[in-house]
Amino acid sequence: MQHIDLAGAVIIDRLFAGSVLDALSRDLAPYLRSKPAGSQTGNESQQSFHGPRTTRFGGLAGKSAAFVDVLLNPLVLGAAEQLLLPACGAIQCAGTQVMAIGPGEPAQYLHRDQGAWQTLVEADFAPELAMSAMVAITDFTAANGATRVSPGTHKMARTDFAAFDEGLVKQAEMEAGSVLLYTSKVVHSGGANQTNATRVGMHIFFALGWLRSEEAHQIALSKDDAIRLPERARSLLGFGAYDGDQYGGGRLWTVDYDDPAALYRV
Ligand SMILES: O=C(O)CCC(=O)C(=O)O
Repeated sequence: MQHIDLAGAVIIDRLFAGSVLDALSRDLAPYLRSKPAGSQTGNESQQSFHGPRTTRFGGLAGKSAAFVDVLLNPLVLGAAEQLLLPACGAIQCAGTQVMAIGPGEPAQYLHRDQGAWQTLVEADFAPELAMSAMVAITDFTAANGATRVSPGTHKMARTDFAAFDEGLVKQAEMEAGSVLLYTSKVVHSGGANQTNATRVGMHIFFALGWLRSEEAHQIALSKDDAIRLPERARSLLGFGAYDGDQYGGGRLWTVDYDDPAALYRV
């Protein structure tokens, strides 16, 4: 947490090395083979953000049991809670995404993840809205597109364009199984892949529980998928009400003004 506070990011070396990493690689491989690179949206700005040679897919809690172990890892989850709980009653997992940068992909443009939400919550006085955990499924190297991070920029004002100076950027080189944690205010992007092999990262996006989630888990996962999950994973993925009571907020995402979490318990 000290590193996150100072730099806006930290690498945990080889947290998921061994059998978890093997299982993740095995579970994700068929989707990596079948999903085409690039965005199919037709929207130019989304296509550029996505990257024409980058393959992305979500719904990971329905695709990989090992993903659920990573989601519930106490170190990663603990860091997300310490960062975000001061501004919400419960955190959520707002997105699950494989980010596989293919050979020849140029660097993604530098950005802040908090830009996913609107100006009011993007304001400089706003708390951190989210924390990303990027798990290296392959080694991340400077040449194959390791995530670029500009340390310290999480404390810069939104109008301070120095935050987006390419010269301040460092690359999160790490061995497979390691995890890069970074905050929603730190300036970062995917790196350029100048090798012949794909750089595979698995991204988990934790956010304040009262924000609208980036990924529509309730559509991506079937009811059976959700029922099979551990209760804590289901709750992180939004299959239940958000209770903002401790933070002075209300109860959100109800069915008949009650908590729909009960509908998924067997
Ligand atoms: O792939 C990466 O290393 C980071 C990509 C990223 O920041 C994003 O797509 O939001």
